[in-house]
This record gives sequence, C-alpha cells and structure tokens, in this order.
Amino acid sequence: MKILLVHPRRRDKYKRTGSIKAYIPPLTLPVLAGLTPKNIDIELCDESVDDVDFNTDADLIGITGITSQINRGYEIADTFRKKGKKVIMGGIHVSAMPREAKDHADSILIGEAEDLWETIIEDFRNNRLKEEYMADTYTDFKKLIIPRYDLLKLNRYRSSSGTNIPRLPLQTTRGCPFNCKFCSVTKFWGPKIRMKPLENVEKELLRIRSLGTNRIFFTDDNFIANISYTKKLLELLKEYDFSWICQVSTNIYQHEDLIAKMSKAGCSAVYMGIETFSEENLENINKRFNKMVDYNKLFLLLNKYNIRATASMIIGLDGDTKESLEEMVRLLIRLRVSYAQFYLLVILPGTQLREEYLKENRIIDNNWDHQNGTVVTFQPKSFQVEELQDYCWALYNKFYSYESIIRRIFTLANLKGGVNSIFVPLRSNLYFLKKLKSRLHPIEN
Ligand code: B12
Ligand code: SF4
Repeated sequence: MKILLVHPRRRDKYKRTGSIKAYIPPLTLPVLAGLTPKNIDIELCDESVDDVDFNTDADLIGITGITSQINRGYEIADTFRKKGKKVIMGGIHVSAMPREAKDHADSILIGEAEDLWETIIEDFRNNRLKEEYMADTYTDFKKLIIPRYDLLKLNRYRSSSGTNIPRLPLQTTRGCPFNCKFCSVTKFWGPKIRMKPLENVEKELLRIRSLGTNRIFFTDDNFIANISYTKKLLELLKEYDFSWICQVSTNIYQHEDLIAKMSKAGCSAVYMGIETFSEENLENINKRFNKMVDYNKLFLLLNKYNIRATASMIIGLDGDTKESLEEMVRLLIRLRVSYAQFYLLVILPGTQLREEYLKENRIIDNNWDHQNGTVVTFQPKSFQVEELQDYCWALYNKFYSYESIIRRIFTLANLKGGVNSIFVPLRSNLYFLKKLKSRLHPIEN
C-alpha cells in the first residue's frame, strides 16, 4: 500500500501561483510520515517546491493545509477523486470547517493525528474508511515520532547557510492558555501546555543533525511557555552545536538569565507577536499580557545577547488610525527591532474574532486564499478598504526605507556580535527592501 501526502501551495492576489521557493519545510508532512507504519510506502509533496503527481500510483491521498492554502487543497482533492483515488484531509482549517471539507474528501480528521492515523490507515486497508474521524482528547505528546524530513526534496528549499539543506522545523510543546481572539491555537491545541519528553527531543535533534544541517526553527507557539522546561531544553541544546530561531512571548524581557542561556545555546533570532502598541486594541483582541511590556528593555536585552528580533504586527484593528499606525512604525524604528512584519488582520475560521465580524456583517471577502495577512478581507473601522490595503504598503516602505535601515543597523551594532551584528540584519533588511520594490510583501516567501 502507498500513501501520498500533500501540502498545497499558497495563492494570493499579489503573487504568481507558480512555484514559490520556501525557506523552511512544513512540519506536518514529516510528522504524519513519521507516524505511518514502516511497511507502508509513503511519498511527500510540498507544493511550494514540488509539483503534485496526479498520475501517482498511491492508493490513498492525504492533504493538509491552513486556511490560506485550503482552496488549493480542495482543488487537488477534487482532481484526485475524479481519477478514482480516495482522499483524506486534515489540519486546522478542516478541523474548523468540517462540513465544507467533506464536500471535497472521502474522509476527514478533526484534531490531532497522533492517536488516530494508524487506525485510519487500517480502516482504509480494510475498506471501511469512515467519513469522519475525531480526536476527542489531546494526544499526550509523549510518543516518540521522528519526522521523516528525508522524504522531502530538501535540496529544493532556499538555504542561506551554504549547504543545500534548509533550516528544519521541530516542535517541543503544544497548547496555549491565552486564547487571544484572533488566534486558533487555544481552541485547536488546547489551553494546557503539553511538553515533549526531552529524551525524544534529543533523538529528533540527532536526526536533524544526521541530515547535514545544524539549523532549526522551533515551531512552538511560545518557546518559553514553561520556563523550567525551556531551561532544561536549553541545557540539552548547549551540548550540541545548533543555530536556531523560535517564537517567544514578550514577557521574556523579565528573564535576562533566560535570554542569556538561549543565546549560549545557539538562539540567533526570535519572532514575537507584539500585534499592536494600543492598549485599546490589546484589550479588544484579548491579548492583555502585552499591555505591561517594557519594550525598551526587551529589545535592549535581546540585542545585548545578540539575538535578532522580529516584531509581528497586526494592521487593521478597530483602534487603528493613520496616526496610531504611523506612531507604531516610528516606535519600531526607535526600538532595537531588527525586522518588522505587518500582517493585515487575518480573520480565521473557528475564532471568536470571526464570529464577531460575521455578526457585525463586516466580512467582505470570503475567499480563503486571502486569509494570509496581505489582503483586507473585512470592513475596517477607520479606513476605507483600499486605503488600508495601501497603507500597509506605506508602513512597510517606511520601516524598510534606506534611512530607517541605516538608523536601525547602527543601533543594532554591538561588540559581542562583531561584524555579524551589522552584516546579518543589513543583508535581510536590504532583501526585504528589494521585495517591496517588486511589490512583494516581506512576509511572503
Ligand atoms: C510554524 C508556523 C508558521 C511558520 C511556518 C513555517 C514552516 N514551514 O513551518 C510561518 C512563520 C511561516 C507561518 C506563517 C503564517 N501562519 Co502560521 N503557524 C505556525 C505554527 C506556530 C506551527 C505550525 C506547526 O509546525 N505545526 C505542527 C504540525 C505537526 O501541526 P499541524 O500542521 O496542525 O498537523 C497536525 C494536525 O493538524 C493533523 N493534520 C494536519 N494536516 C493533516 C492532514 C491529514 C490528511 C491528517 C490525517 C492529519 C493532519 O496532524 C498533525 C499531527 O497532529 C501554527 C500554530 C500551531 N500551533 O499549529 C501557526 C498557524 C498554522 N499559522 C497560522 C497563520 C494564520 C499564519 C499566517 C497567515 C500569519 C498570521 N497572520 O498568523 C502565515 C501564513 C502566510 C500565508 N501566506 O499563508 C494559523 C493558521 C490558522 C488557519 N486556520 O489558517 C496558525 C494555526 C496560528 C494561528 N494564529 O491560529 N506560520
Ligand atoms: S496569539 Fe499567541 S498567546 Fe495568543 S492564543 Fe495564539 S498562541 Fe496563544
């Protein structure tokens, strides 16, 4: 028996639909492949770097996708089904919109796959595949699963390290207690933080190293969600020579010792969901813990330990005005932020935010392709739609202007990081500037 697993490409208004070179492979396919019994043939297709083989001899086709990929996922599913293949779909969008997905798939999985994937395969083999599988408890996350990165065409991803193996994704925790209104993580992964046993993480690290890279992206929503676990993980990472990046919450500024340990253990950059500096907005989106943050201290500390920081911002929240957004960019330039990403508000299925916008009749674009942060899909409060769309470009142009890049690079220079503290952010800032000149959002691959 053979299974083909597909990660559909993303499509949007501003970009070609052709092949996009991605930097980091998706974790979903290697994890599902790692869960698959050894006696089953498995093939992975990440459409960002590969074409789907619609003439495959696979018996079962599995398709994943977040909301912005799902239309393409449905297109792939429909094509395979016309050819007589059985299709199963899963992932965060399908879990939020199961009825919609059932129109395109023979079977769907709602929730995590860890405890059900083998049963699904067994059912398929015995010709009793169900229309719907539902993971009614969260997996305990204790099972050792070695992601099968080796089944991806690793040499097709972009790599800036001089090898032809890209940075690889690894997840050590799941769940988030905060339930921000715009986010689907708490609903999908649960409010409790589940941690992978460190001995399993170590085996995954060794597997990554054996593939010829020492570069990792920890895809955890918050790498410091459980600080005592993080510290143990850092001890482990210190034993190996990995260079890694991760996502952290802004309260990291209260833990200088942790930042120092991260730096020592190979952390080169962090992403942070700052979202907005407006207290009113933070209240409205239920991200209250960002209200109390001392941003000066935060960026000063990250810079002190030579960790580059990306500030991820949301554009189009109800409290946003031209003045407040301009002030936001000025502040980002003043703080020691290496990079900023401006995501137009994404209104995801299954979130409280979507319910509110639907109730207020403010969703103006129902094309899932556009829920990717580059398109205004809702009626904003203080802007016209086109105006907000253009304004987002203007914010980018301001943040990545030559003048602010130069200013930023000087504030980022530090003795400890040596020439790299200038060279690395300069190179990336100029790369984003080049993208903007070709009317490509820096958040796109
Ligand atoms: C890492 C990450 C990224 C990375 C991806 C890089 C990479 N190559 O890994 C980057 C930073 C690029 C990114 C970008 C964006 N992201 Co993101 N990201 C994540 C994050 C934190 C982890 C993803 C991950 O690694 N998961 C681990 C894998 C194993 O989990 P999984 O895919 O869900 O698969 C499991 C199950 O779902 C199931 N399953 C999944 N598919 C299938 C298929 C079948 C057949 C079966 C049986 C089972 C199954 O089995 C797996 C094991 O249990 C998630 C949050 C989260 N905790 O999931 C957000 C998340 C996926 N991102 C999200 C979003 C919205 C975005 C952005 C639009 C930015 C934004 N505004 O938030 C952009 C996308 C830009 C675009 N053009 O579309 C949303 C998606 C929600 C949705 N409904 O679409 C999430 C869930 C966070 C959120 N805010 O809710 N992201
Ligand atoms: S935005 Fe971050 S903190 Fe808020 S619920 Fe999502 S993962 Fe948790």
